[in-house]
Amino acid sequence: MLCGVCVVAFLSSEQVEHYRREGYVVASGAATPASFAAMTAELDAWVEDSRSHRENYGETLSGSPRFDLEPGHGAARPRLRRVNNPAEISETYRTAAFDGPLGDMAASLLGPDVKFLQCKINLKLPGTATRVDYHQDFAYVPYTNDDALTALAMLDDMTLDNGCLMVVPGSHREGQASLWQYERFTGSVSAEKTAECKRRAVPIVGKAGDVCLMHTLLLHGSDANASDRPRRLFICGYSAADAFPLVRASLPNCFQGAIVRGKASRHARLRAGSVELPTEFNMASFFQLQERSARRAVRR
Ligand SMILES: O=C(O)CCC(=O)C(=O)O
Repeated sequence: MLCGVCVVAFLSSEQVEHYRREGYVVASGAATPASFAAMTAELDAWVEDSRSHRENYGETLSGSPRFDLEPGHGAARPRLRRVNNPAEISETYRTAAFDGPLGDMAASLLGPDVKFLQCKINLKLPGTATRVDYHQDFAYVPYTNDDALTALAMLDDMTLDNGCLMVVPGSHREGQASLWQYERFTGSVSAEKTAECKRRAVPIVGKAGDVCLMHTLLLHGSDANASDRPRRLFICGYSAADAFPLVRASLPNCFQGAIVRGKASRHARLRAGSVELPTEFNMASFFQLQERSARRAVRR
């Protein structure tokens, strides 16, 4: 029984208040039971198919791979760790991102006019080593304002030992943290800031079918999966319709900017102050960027 899977499309005023104060909220009902079953079945099939590949494969709009494999991947022990923009290749994921509860929840927090940005699936299969270094999503693709969020829908139970998301409560009210070190865009905060994040972070645990909705400026990261159970997340980015990107997305998709609730805006709302921009990187996922930066840091 997947007790997180029920149909609760909108958030309560307490949940909205929690999101505003802490920068995140966990809710149940990320997808209808039928949609949830279809998503996991399709993902199981992608993992099976990955066994026949030795290198990253598939192609997205930018030419970078659709399917990203962790080093050490093989037929016996698949290490598929990312599917980029599954909505472009799957009706099931397209429907979940556009027509399901995720869009309604985004509208409760950003609404009424909401745009789709991008989506992806992050997998941490048992025996894999991928972790996520602390960062804010905003810094990868900054917008004219910060009314944007990331919805992380749990396709498995997310637990303390399977590499759960860690978030730093309230950090969305502390401005932009730099993801640059030594004049390079590293995709993660400095070692000092990471230590601070680890001190302040709280784990996000939940049942399959739950979702964590996270402000675009919230600092977050996650450890590797130390358990024998998978941890898979379907992750969708949404923004207010009047937030416009200041740079090209690193993983562009054909639905970017599509209105999922309400109507389009011809006005770009501006956030005060200055915004630190990323550099463009053409990689299969930010895992590669963060890993390269971590290797460079070790060599220093
Ligand atoms: O998969 C995770 O644990 C975190 C995901 C994340 O931070 C991201 O994709 O931006």
